[in-house]
Amino acid sequence: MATNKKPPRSSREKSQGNQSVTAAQGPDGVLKTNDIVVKQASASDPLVAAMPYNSSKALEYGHDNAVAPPPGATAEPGSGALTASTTTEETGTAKTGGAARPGTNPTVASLDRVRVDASDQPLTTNQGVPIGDNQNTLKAGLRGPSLLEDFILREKITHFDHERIPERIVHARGSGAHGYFEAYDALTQYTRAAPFAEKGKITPVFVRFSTVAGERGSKDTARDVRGFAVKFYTDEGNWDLVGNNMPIFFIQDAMKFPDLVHAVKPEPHHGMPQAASAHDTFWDFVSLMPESTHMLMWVMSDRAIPRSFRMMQGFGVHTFRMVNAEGKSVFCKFHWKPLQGTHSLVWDEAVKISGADPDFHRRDLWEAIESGEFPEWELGLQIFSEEQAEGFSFDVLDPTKIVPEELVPLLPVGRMVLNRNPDNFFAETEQVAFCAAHIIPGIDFSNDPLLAGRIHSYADTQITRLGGPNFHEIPINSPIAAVQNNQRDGMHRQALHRGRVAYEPNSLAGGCPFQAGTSGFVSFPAAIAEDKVRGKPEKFAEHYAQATLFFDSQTAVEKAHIAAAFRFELSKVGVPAIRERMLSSLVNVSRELAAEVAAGLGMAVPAAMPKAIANPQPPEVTVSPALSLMALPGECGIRTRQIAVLVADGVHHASLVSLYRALTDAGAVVHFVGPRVGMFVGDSGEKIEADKSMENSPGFLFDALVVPDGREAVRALAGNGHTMEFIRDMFRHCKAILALGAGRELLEMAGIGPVMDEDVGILLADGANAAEIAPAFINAVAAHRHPSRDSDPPTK
Ligand code: HDE
Repeated sequence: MATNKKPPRSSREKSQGNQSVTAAQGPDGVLKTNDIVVKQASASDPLVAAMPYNSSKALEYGHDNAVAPPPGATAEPGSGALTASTTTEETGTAKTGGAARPGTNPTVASLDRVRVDASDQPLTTNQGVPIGDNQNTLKAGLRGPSLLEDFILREKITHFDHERIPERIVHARGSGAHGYFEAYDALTQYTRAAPFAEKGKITPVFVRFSTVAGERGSKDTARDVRGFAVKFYTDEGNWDLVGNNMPIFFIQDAMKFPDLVHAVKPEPHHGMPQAASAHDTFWDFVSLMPESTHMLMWVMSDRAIPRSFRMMQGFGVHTFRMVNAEGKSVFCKFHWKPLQGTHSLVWDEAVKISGADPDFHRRDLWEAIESGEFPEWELGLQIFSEEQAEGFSFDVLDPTKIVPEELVPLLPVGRMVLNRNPDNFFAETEQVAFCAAHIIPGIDFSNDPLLAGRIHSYADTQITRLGGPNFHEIPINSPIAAVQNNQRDGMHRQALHRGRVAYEPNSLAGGCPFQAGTSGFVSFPAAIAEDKVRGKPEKFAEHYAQATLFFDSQTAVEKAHIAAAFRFELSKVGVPAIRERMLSSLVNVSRELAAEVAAGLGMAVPAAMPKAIANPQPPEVTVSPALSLMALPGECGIRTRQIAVLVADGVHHASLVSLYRALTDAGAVVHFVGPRVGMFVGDSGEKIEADKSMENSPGFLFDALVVPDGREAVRALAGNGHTMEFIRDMFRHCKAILALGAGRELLEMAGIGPVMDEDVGILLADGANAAEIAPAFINAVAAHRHPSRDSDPPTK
């Protein structure tokens, strides 16, 4: 506790005395200065002498030492005082505390150390001064000028002026959550990576999902790739698996990344369009880069408009290495599979949602976690040897290629659960800094040339975004593993490094912190014997086989959506020659697709674009069912699905009660949606509260619809301008609809009458039979969509 009493002298102060220059005879009979600084230096002598030369030096050379580096030489200081910065380190106050606990760095570890709670506390300045008045500027007289001395106002406004930091150049818009990874089994056969060390091992994670092209305030439901970045806080340091929801990328070499991003971002002259690839510069670039074609197939598929972050796969994209304790390495690809299944929006729905709720995905993730519906993914690995990889028709270092699951099946190795929302969006989700270079012992890179650029880029970009090189000390970024090194200073440094040693080798700190040797990270010694060149391997020249594989592996509905997406995007391209060029590339993927898109643009199918390679090796796999979204329907039924139940005065109350019970028992979230929010009175006088209105929550925001029974309610709903749009959108987007009793008339008025009886996604029942129809309705909702009624406009 700080006190205004004179503090007692610490034992060390007593024994060491002050810096008097008076000389005195020591116990060895030698007359010496009692200058503390001189004494301190000579006290270090035994420690320094214990390292008479750099015994590690000879072990820095040769191949054997390179692959198995020795631990650094150390000597035991004996007394902690020898390595201290100051003899006064134990003079504690409420602010300084005492000396550092040996070997610790409290800037790492759990976020508890920075979590703030103001309950029952007065408002203060940043200097901790209690603020008497938070309403008024300090003025010379009530009507007089404000005074420059108002440090309270100035601190408040100055801080506010600097609240924003630069947004990420890509992936600016995102949402994050905390959770954990649990290993199914020890994976020590393949890797010494900490999260896979033993069965049941738990590693904390923070995950950020994102769109790529849009700015920080842009909409969630843009057609785009989604980032899927996982930070594992392992006991051997942070490992970031910075992936996407698609297993490949647009380009093969980091050299082209700025070009790609400049092409897709809003065009530089007028800053349009926001969060959209449907514009000239993007299609100009990608149509000149045929290696993008495979990725374009994914981005034009429904994967680019997910229903929820919880319903997307994640992929590490590049080929990585795993390295075991014996230094043996295998190649591996990382796959996250959602327990919730893979589900998407349809385009018309995505466009409308972006207007009504630009935070659609952020809200969905937040609400699911708040309600205890913790999203979960299974981590699967594709593990293969370098020799195996050499035999593939494609190059595993080419990030525009997948390794089909038919060639190398997935090995499930663990699960990830997201079970806690951040306390503070900025401090956690915005300040989190993922980095493709953050790997740990047991994981290593392949020579993928795209990955190489990423190893550089991520730490580099944070220096601007997070204001200097110490972003690793920001609480969300700091590991829970120990951090000890000789890096010092820089903007916003928090750690108070003790002692005068900030270099290695040293003897003054007993050699510490010392290099870890083989217990630390040692790069896998991959053999290389090649010319230094700028170029690509021959196999990279094959650009279409996997684009075709992807297209041919889709269901009819998915194929139609891909064609529609190309049609939409290219229809937004103003320059006909770009459309034509892209079509000529699509001819190489699929004539069927090219013809469909061309028809949608009112164009003829052009000749195929010349290929970069004449006779590529034939692909091993030509159809892979795993590439369809339908391959993962999920295991969660209708849990977390949002169901709209229309209500108005006079609604048939009993049927809604039984339906509500059945749906909520199955885990759905039921919303009563009225012409306005607030209380309505049912047919027998009971009250029903509408938590949403058709105005504030249009139909396309929900997964399914219940149209109620009750003549008076049906009449009221029929008279409301929103009702028909509400129903038509639900119908058009192929969602399950249940109409009870007189509610059927509303479907007829909405124009659904003619197909109503054949459509398996539309259920009709009397109000009295609501409980009986509930299981069938639940099945219809669980099917996610009823694509037989897909009403995407025809292309001809
Ligand atoms: Fe990134 N990428 N990227 N990227 N990336 C960034 O890092 C970059 C690539 C991915 O939620 C930036 O902190 C280069 C592939 C995700 O914070 C930046 C290249 C994949 C996120 C950067 C790529 C990704 C980023 C921007 C090609 C999938 C968001 C802000 C050589 C495997 C992470 C930042 C988050 C973010 C560079 C290509 C995924 C500029 C140079 C391929 C999920 O450093």
